Amino acid sequence: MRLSQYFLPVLKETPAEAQIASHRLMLRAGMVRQTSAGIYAWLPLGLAVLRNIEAIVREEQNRAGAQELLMPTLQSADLWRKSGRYDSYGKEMLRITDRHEREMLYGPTNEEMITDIFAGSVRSYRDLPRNLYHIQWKFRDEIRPRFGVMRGREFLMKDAYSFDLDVEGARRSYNRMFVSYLRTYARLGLRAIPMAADTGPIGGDMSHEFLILAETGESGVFLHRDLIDMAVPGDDLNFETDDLAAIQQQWTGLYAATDEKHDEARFNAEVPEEKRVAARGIEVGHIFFFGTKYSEAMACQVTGPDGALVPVQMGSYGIGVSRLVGAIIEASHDENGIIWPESVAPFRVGLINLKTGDAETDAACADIYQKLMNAGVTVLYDDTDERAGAKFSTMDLIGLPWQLIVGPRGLKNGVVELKNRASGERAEISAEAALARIIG
Ligand code: 5CA
Repeated sequence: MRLSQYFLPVLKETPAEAQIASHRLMLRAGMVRQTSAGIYAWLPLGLAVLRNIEAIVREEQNRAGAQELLMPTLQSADLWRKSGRYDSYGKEMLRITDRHEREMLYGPTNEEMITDIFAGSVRSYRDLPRNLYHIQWKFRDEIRPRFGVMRGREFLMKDAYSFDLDVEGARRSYNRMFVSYLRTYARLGLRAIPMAADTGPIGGDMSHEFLILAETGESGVFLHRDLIDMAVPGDDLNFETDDLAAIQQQWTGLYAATDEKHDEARFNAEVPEEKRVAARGIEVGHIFFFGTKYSEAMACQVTGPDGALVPVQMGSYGIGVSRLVGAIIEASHDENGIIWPESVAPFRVGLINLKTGDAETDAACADIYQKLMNAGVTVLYDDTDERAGAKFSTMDLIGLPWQLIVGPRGLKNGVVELKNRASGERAEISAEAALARIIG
């Protein structure tokens, strides 16, 4: 993409309404614009990151055996009356009436809808287990939307729902999601720590929140320091044969709790003083095992091996996809701007032409640009006639992993400059060598 043609409305000034770094940087880097309180339009740069996060979440869900479907955002109130949540959900639910005076709502989550779909389609224990997920916009009329996309009213969530014949099977499904979450966050460049959590309006008797540590996090967290460096299962993980329960136990064996669940006496007794960490965290995922709470209310039952009808055991598993964009920035930025992990970067390379209009520099840049694209590397080419200083600050602000800087002086000596945004390391090398480093 040529920057001269790209829709990238960067802001020079720091927006007054933004209180935390990620919100400021997302506005300044032209990633999002607020259209109403807690509701955002995703501009091209922001959308590219959102899609990259989605792709990693999707790959790891599929790998763990979950299957993607897509449910609508609008739901019928009657569905929610069956579970009893239409009344209990309160003001966070956006209620809508259609032209026939039918009561509808903009889904804040999908337990009712998926349970209803499943109940209408499955009769036998032979159709279990299943895990179905979608990546869809949700609406919660948060009383205090804030911190940009971190606590929005409209936000993108991955929500998965598991269906099992018995509690033992449901725990296996829970562990699959638990372990796949560890991998998902690691691939996003984050260290997310599972913590004992309250179940809130979703309900159930087992639940973990996944939090990343950040000063601007909304939750207080207390944890054993060793969790911060604990090894995450690698690419060779086998969801069918590996002992997922053992991995889950390894991660839940050390103390970690959010302030809602924190027990100071237990913390002090279980964690040696030098290993105690009290910090703040951002919740980037939440998983629940709630047994038959929805299946009983909504007649989601199957015939078991002995011929008797049994309600299905269920769990649900959420990841805050749009919140992750902000969370990754909170975890990875400096005073100059965002530092994208390679896995989610909107472009891998920013190519800077230091003297647009100079025939030799233009030709060298055009050649590099074409070679990168031919190699399948995403590149944003700054071919504008801004001054060099402004070009450098924009590139630092938008945080692409590599900057390739090309100017007449370097070209005379047969070199370009390659800068790594994360390490700040710079190298003056030939264009060929730079391309080889980037393309790998
Ligand atoms: N049905 C369950 C799991 S599928 C559920 O809704 N869980 S949740 O309420 O914990 O939400 C899942 C994730 O969505 C949270 O961990 C959080 O990362 C994200 N999330 C929740 N509320 C918001 C919000 N207002 N803005 C942005 N992200 C949010």
